[in-house]
Order: sequence, then structure tokens, then C-alpha cells
Amino acid sequence: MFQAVLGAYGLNTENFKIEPFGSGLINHTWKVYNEKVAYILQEVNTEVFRQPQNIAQNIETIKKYLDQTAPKYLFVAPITASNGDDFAVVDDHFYRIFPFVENSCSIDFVHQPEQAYHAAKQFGKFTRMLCAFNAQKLKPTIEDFHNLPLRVEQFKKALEQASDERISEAKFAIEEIIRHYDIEEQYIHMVDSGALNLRVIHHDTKISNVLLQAETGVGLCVIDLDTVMPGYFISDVGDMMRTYLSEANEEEKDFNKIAIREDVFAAIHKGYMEEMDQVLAFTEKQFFIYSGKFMIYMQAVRFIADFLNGDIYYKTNYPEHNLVRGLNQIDLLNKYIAKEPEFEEIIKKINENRV
Ligand code: GN1
Ligand code: MG
Repeated sequence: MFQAVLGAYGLNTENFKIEPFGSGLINHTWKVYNEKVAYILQEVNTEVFRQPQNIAQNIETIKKYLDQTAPKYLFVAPITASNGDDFAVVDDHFYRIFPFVENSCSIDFVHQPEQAYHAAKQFGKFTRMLCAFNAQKLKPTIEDFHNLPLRVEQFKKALEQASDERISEAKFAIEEIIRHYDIEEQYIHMVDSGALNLRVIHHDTKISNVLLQAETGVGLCVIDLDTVMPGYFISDVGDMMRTYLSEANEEEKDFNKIAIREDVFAAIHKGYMEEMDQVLAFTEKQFFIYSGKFMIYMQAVRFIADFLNGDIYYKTNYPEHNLVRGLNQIDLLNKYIAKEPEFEEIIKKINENRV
């Protein structure tokens, strides 16, 4: 397979080392390198991304726009294959190759608030750079990806079809998801009220999707653009809350280690707002804190639905993996909700200092 894919780019496997790379749950990723040059090779999971051409098209449309409006902005687009496509299809599998950004690094955990600040700034900058671009020109790469009512609907369906064994194993998680249905109600009101604008949103803002300068740790650019599509800013801010606030991530089995760091919350706000303060409408800013609840809850719903469905979506390493991930997110959600008064206070102080 490697030779067929690299061959489409005029490259030869004999000249490269190839190693698995990263920790994504959906696509397969490798680093392809030698002393002179390095690439990232990725196979797109077409069970999840049913029309991978949409990804390639979106990235190309954005690239053209940014080349004209912000030529200095570092936008990591796939390399063009010998036949002119930005991807290669081998045995019905869909691959693309990215340049490996020199002197960059990525991290898997947020250890310090500065890291959250730099990441939030990069995700904010990405949406800001594209705020005058018509988001509707982009195709959804996954229909209804962050449509919470639909995710809840899928959970309900999974519950109807699940085995008694899985339902009883997941009893507490199911009760918790039902107890928090108000988060979905709030979403429906928010969307119906027209408070949020459709923007170009990344939709997967985990820390490993930002490249940092290797020596300084300063943010360089965002990567993993498969889920870049029209959406609401709460998806990006919310996923940062979900994945940066606690040092222990969704894989942690010891929930005592899940803890919300207020200084990281402040750093996300600072980094994102440095870029987006002038862009976001007043009505959108009202949902800054809600965004965390929205994303953490949706992720819990998705993990538990997948557990009830018999683990058909997320890669798992042990039988209860999705259940544990879901319970982890429920724990995080409850801790997040308990911190809301502190978050309000932090934002109030920032706004007071500004006037
Ligand atoms: C998936 O594959 P990865 O790690 O980039 C998922 C995200 C989830 C995340 C949870 C297309 O992302 O929505 O938040 O797992 N991506 C897709 O770890 O479903
Ligand atoms: Mg991703």
C-alpha cells in the first residue's frame, strides 16, 4: 500500500522511514521521513467521512481564498499528487500527504495555561482570517456533525436497540445523560433565537491539532482540517474547554484526576478573544461559558451511544473503553457546571478591566 500511495506523488518507499504517528481515533496517520524531508501521510476513514472529496475541495477553496487575502498565514494544505489531485485513491482507500512543518512540535496534554492560550489564539485566528469568507461555500464533511439534538436522538435510538447487558452496565451514564437534557433544550433555544452566526469552524480543537514552535512553544498554525466546515464558534471554544481544562483527558480511568483549572479557562478566553473579540456578536459572547457544557455533554452522549451500539465508531482498546470515556466526560461535565460561577466571575473581571 505505501508504495502505491507514495508512488502517486512520485516518491519511493525505499528512500523513507515510515512510522505510525499521532493519537487520532478516526483516521490512520504515519510520518514518512528521511534526513532531508518529512511528510505526514494519512488515510481518511471513509466510514466516517463518506465523501472525502468534500474535504479536499473545502481545503482547496480556503487555500485559494487565503492565498489572496492573507498570503503569509501558515495554512497546511495537502501536497498535490502527480495527476494534479490533492489526494490519492488506492484500492478504494483515500490518502493524502501533508508537508511536515519544520521546527514545529505538538503536545497531547495542556500542562501550562500558556499552551492553552497559544492554541486558543490559533483557533481564533483561523476563524477570524475567514470571517469575511462565505462559510456556506464549504460543504459539510460530516452532515450534522455537532448537531446536538441529532446526537441525542442517536443516543435514544441506541438505547432502544442496545442489549440488556450493555444497558445495565451503562445505567448510571444513561441516567446522567437524561438528567442533563436541559443542555439540549438550551441548544435548541439558542439556535432558534438566531444568536449564533454560521462561521468557518475547525470542529476538533484538541491541543494536538495545533502546531507550536519547537523551541518557544508559541502557536504556529492549526492542523487536521477534515472537519473544517460551516458551524458555530461554540464548537471550537467548547472543545477547547473539554480537552484543555483538565490535565487528565477523556482516556483517564481514575476520575479523581479530572479537575478544572480556572487559569486554563482564563487562558482560553484570552487567546480566543484576542483574535475574535471584534468578530463575535454580542449575542454570541453570551454563550462562551455554555460552549463547554455543550461540547462535553455531546461527547459524553456520543461515547455512550457508541458503547450501546457495540463500539462501532470509535477505536477501542478494551471492552468498556467507550463506557469509561463516556463516564469520564460526565464527571468532567459535572465538575464544569460546578465551576460556572467562577467562570462568570473571571469573564466579569476581564470586562471590567477593559472599561
Ligand atoms: C474524534 O479522530 P479524532 O481524535 O481527531 C472525533 C471527534 C471527537 C474525538 C474524541 C470525525 O477525533 O469529534 O471529539 O474523536 N472525530 C470525528 O476523542 O468523529
Ligand atoms: Mg480529527
